[in-house]
Amino acid sequence: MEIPSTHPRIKSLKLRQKLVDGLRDGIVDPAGLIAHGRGEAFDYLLGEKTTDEAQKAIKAAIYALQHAANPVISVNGNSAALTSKEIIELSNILDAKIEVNLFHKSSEREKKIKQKLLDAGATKVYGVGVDASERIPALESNRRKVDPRGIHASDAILVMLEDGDRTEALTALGKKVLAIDLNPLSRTAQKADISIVDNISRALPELIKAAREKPKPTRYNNKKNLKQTIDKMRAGI
Ligand code: PTJ
Repeated sequence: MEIPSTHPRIKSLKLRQKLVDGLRDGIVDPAGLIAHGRGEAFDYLLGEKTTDEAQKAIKAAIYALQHAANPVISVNGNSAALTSKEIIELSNILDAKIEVNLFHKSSEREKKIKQKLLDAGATKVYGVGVDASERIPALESNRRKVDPRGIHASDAILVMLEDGDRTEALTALGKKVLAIDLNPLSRTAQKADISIVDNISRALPELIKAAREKPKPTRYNNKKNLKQTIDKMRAGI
């Protein structure tokens, strides 16, 4: 669809179009459109801006990823459609692995997402097909199937548009979970070690910037940060 460059909602319309194109190309699951709509509603409450709280979480997440032995970025349909290039750039700066991990798992979509990441410049993509030969215990969804060299061996994982079940299962294994989720009330945001309440389309460029700057360790309290975010949303920013 041709979007006039003067349209006041151009950024938002462009993101939607990327998801619609992703659905057409077999990258995005139909449920991904619903998930995005829910995210948009929360983004309105944030004024569609990266808050100071999100910036704090971004710096803390980057510090954790830069000090991990085996950091991994987990990619699903929506994150591949919206931020493939940024994911690759971030993985290069952090020396982090990229693993495809889907909720609505299908081998065809996995392969297409892997190809999209390779076309965008990734050198290696984990977790596709027979590579996902390990299992996360106490997890029943398809997300339990993981790569022994990737998520299974990781100590810090960046997840986006996640489900709370996997976040809980990963933290139970002692892994650090750093989540990007526009809903501060979601189980993912509540259960992650560090929750970045921001749109992935803004958070990824900020994560790249922070990774280049190499943040120093700071005191970070996720519960407090989430509460401040929820208060901001309630007050209308
Ligand atoms: O590609 P798959 O098969 O792994 O499926 C991906 C979806 C997104 C369909 C799946 O993970 C899912 O159903 O997710 P949920 O449970 O709907 O959760 C998505 C969360 O991400 C919600 O809390 C949304 O508010 C949030 N969200 C949606 N769009 C964005 C977002 N957060 C950050 N940036 C966004 N652009």
